[in-house]
Formats: sequence, C-alpha cells, structure tokens
Amino acid sequence: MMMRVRVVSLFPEMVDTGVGFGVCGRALTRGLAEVVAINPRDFAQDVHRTVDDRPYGGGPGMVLKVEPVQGAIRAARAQLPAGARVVFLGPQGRRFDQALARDMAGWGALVLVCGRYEGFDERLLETEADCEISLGDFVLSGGELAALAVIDAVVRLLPGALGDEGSAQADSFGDDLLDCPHYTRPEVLGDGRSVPDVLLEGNHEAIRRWRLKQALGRTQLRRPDLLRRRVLSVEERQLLGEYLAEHRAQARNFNDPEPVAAADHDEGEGL
Ligand code: 9D3
Repeated sequence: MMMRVRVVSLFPEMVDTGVGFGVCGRALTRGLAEVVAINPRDFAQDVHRTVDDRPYGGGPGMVLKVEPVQGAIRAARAQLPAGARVVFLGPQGRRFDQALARDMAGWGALVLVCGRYEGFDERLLETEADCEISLGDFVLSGGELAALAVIDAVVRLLPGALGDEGSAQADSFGDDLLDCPHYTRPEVLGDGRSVPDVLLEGNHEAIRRWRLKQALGRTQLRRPDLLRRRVLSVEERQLLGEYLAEHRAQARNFNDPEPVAAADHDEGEGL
C-alpha cells in the first residue's frame, strides 16, 4: 500500500522541492508514497494571515499560533485514513534513528509538523502530537530539513524503492556496523595509491572476510558506542582483533578533526 504523508509547513515549496530527487523522488513517481505539503497560513483567521505571535511572559522571538497549525493538522488528518500518526519535529523530541525509520515505514499514513521561530504554542503538542522527533543536538532554524531527512530515511525503506531489494538492509546501521571502504576504477591513481589486492583477486570468501573486518575495525575506532550494543560472533571477534593489531597507530581519526583556529564567532542562541 502507498504510504501517505502530509507535511505541515510554512515553507511548502521547501518540502516539495526536497522530496523530488534520487531514490525518494523515484519512489514518489512510482507511487510507493505520496508527500503533500499543507501551509498553516491557509488556515490563519485574520486578513493578514498571521501564523505567529509574541510569547506570553516576554522574551525574544515569536511563537507559532495554535489555530493555523491546528487547522492544517486537521485538514491533513481529513485527507488520510483514520489512525494516521501526527509527529512534530522539534529539538525536544526523541532522537531519530534507523530503528524508528524502520518502524515508521510501516505506518501507512503520517503527518509531519514543522516548527519555525521559537517553536509551537505548547497546547498544540498537548492535543495534536503523537510524538516529537529531533535529529540531534544542534540548532536548525526550522523543522523542514528534519522532515525531509525523516521522509528520505523512511521512503527508501518502502518495498520497491531501491533497485536492489537487499541493499537497504545491507546499509550502515542495518546491523549496527559502519560500512567497509569502497573503491572503483582506476586501480592505481596518479599519485600511486592503489586498490587493496584482495578486492582484485576474485576470492569472494576472502573479500567477505576483508569487508567484515574493515567494518568491525572502523566501527570500533570511529563509533565504539555502536559496537558496545552488538554481540560479536567468534569470527567477528577474531577479525576485529586482527584489525586492531594492524591499526595500532591510526594515521588519522576522521571523526575527531582538529578544530579550526579560534575564530571567536557568535555561537548562536543554543539548543
Ligand atoms: C534558538 C532557539 N532555541 C532557544 C534557545 C530553541 C529552538 C527553537 C526552534 C531551537 C531550534 C528550533 C528549530 N528547530 C527545529 O525545528 C528542529 C530541530 C533542531 O533544531 N535540531 C535538531 N532536530 C530538529 S527537528 C526540528
């Protein structure tokens, strides 16, 4: 069944544009899902089509008014079968991850609600939200890019979205492991760097073991938190041990870049 998604957003063109490319765009043209943006401004109640107002209690910024957002959510629900989940995007939400993406891929109908300004009037969440999702501990200026990330992660999991049905499961995080390194032609670059011999020799069992070893080793060095929640088989423990012995002195840790020289710039307003 086609997954039906409504996105409540003050920037509907951002949503329409963002879902139009690559795997996600193709899944939509194939009819695996539909994504329709709904603008709260169309549900504003005054001639100026006001969607925000000043916060009670004072302070900087503006707050999204209840009635326009509530009107948009109810219009979205009315277009969808009963039982559609309503998910707000916001920095207070549960961290989005692959497990939640897999869960959401089975939902059938979904309303994503994007905030702007300082956020929603709290009473919207109380009555309209089934849950709130965050992408992580950094500050976006609104929920649209988060909604697009969620849609992309979910839609590519729908049956038929990927040419090769297996590749969604084989991906990073499918089994709590980072990917192994990849190479393509030419075999040797102008600066002399070449492709690991094992990938050229056609021994598929050796290639499988090399890839698994690389995936395990890179996960341990770059994302030890992922390996800690995973049980290793006897073969995996053996391969990881070999990798770590061979990589005693890592030339470079990609996940810990040297900080750029002190710039003393504005850090923004915080989460
Ligand atoms: C700078 C304002 N902050 C007050 C100190 C609070 C704040 C309000 C609104 C911070 C961010 C936002 C807008 N963010 C989102 O709509 C958002 C978001 C994010 O900022 N980070 C990670 N995930 C998400 S999902 C939606």
